Amino acid sequence: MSEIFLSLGSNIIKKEFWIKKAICNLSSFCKIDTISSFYYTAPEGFSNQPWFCNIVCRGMTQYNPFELLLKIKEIENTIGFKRPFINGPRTIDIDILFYESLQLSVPGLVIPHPNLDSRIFVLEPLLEVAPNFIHPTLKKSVLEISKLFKQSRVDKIRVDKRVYT
Ligand code: PH2
Ligand code: MG
Ligand code: MG
Repeated sequence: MSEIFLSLGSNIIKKEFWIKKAICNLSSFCKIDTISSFYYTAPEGFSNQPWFCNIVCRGMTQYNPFELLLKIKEIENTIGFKRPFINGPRTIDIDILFYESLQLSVPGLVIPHPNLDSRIFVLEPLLEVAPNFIHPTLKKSVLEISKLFKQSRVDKIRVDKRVYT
């Protein structure tokens, strides 16, 4: 079994519902044991769209990274219609943040997630779930990465938080 951390996001009406549905679907093949609070975050990238609801969860899986990605794509396709354009609104987006301490970079799959250290909507829930996890490439804990990020971007951080129920 391998330890994985996933980031989930939705910004289409019933955001929490889509996220819970995705967690349910993920649970059918992977043991999800920790789920962060819901984080309500300003859209990054394309800003003229609704705020997102984001969470991070930890789980254990028997799948290798490629099988896991395939299962994730299946869930995304089952739950949501395709996003209209890159970084645009989406029913559900599921990204692999970490897979054990693996470093992998092939077309279509980069682990750890390449933008993880510069996205508050990932860092904040990840900090709740795994503050001491060491980023295998940056060789820093999530807590350290998050502190560095906050020092550099204090003005832009807008996040609300609510307990996952
Ligand atoms: N996902 C993106 C682009 N921008 N912004 C927020 N707040 N949350 C997201 O999940 C998100 C985003 C592309 O995957
Ligand atoms: Mg994404
Ligand atoms: Mg994605």
